[in-house]
Amino acid sequence: MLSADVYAARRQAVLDKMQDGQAMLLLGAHHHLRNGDAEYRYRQSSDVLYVTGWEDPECAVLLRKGHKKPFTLFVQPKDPEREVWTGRRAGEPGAIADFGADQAFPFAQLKLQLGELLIGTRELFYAAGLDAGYDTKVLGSFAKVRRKARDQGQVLPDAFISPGRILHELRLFKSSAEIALLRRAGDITAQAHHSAMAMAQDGVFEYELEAVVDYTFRRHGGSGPGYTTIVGAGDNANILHYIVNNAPIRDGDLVLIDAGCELNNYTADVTRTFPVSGRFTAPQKELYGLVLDAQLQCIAACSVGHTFADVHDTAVRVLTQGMVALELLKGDVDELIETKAYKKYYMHGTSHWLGMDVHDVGSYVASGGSRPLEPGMVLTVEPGLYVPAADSDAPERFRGIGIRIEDDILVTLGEPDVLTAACAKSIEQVEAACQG
Ligand SMILES: [Mn+2]
Repeated sequence: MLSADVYAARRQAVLDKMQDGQAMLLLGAHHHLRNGDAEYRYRQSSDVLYVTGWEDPECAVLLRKGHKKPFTLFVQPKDPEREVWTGRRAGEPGAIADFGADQAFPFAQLKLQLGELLIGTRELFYAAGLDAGYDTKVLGSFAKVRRKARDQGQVLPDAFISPGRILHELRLFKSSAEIALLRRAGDITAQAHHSAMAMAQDGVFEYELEAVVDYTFRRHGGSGPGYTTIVGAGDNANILHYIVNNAPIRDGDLVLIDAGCELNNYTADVTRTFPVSGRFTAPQKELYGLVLDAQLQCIAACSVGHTFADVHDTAVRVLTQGMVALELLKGDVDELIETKAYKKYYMHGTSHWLGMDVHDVGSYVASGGSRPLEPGMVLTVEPGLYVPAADSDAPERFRGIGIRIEDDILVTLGEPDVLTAACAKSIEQVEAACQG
């Protein structure tokens, strides 16, 4: 949790963007069952965390513009008997004393209280249609007070607006405290990748590398991976969302690891590809060098004066030129780009916003086109090339090689700031890290 005044300032920023007669309602994330009655570890929704820091389940946040009690929290009440089983709760007193709420209610009273609190509100920022259970509670709360509101000559909300219009624009631009967290998450992530590189050798299983990565995250105070760790050896690197991580790694193969540490609810997102033997073979070097060249040129494009799409276009052009030179593709570069022929070996996007969510919020378009990059935005740059073992069109020496290189970039007024720069990336650095 950040300091209480950070959350107060964020709530004020949200309220400043609202008009009189508007309110915002955010519902917490649900618990999810893994199997039977065993639960996954709980993670609060990033929107709720952003404006409150409230980590516990069964939570709702109500922000009312121009109201004398602008900030209401619905939370799990204090319950000594339940707390023995599931842990300490701040309850309503903690919501007020430690989280800055003007008033707090038990979450179970949401349907009962919400309508009352929204009498006089014209428009509600609420993500309607995402959760039928929550929709029923919200609409049901209106039904309870419709007559009362009418008798008072007052309105109830008759329009829902996505909270993201305000909240996700704010979340897109990172403060110095957020940047410090992302940089620290990047440093821990670099150590985790280095540990895996040092551990890799013939016969070690992919899940052993996953374990050392996740251990390193936890050991340095992270809550764990911010998304499921990918460890793909050899041809498995060509499966983009490979998470079974259950194969032995073999001398001569490359290993692709896509893993990022989550720290205080902010996550890094880093991919490195390295040789099990500690030395790249000549064909591995050819492809790695091309992806690295593309990645460095893309990073250079993460600056004011470029759009989000410029970064991807840079990757596509550099990779396509390289693929023609290496005879992975045949033909005219412009035509191969025009017809998207490059997608045979480079089929995904190059970037996404990064922050509390690994694929963070914020619009990618502005006034009909791709969004211009601005200082404070953080995005990934992750070009790759994937040549499946079974691809008989590809030159034989490249078959079974999958490579991605990914870093997290802060856009500044000057040079792009690589938040994950501590992680080995050049051929020399990676080979040295593999030696341990
Ligand atoms: Mn990514």
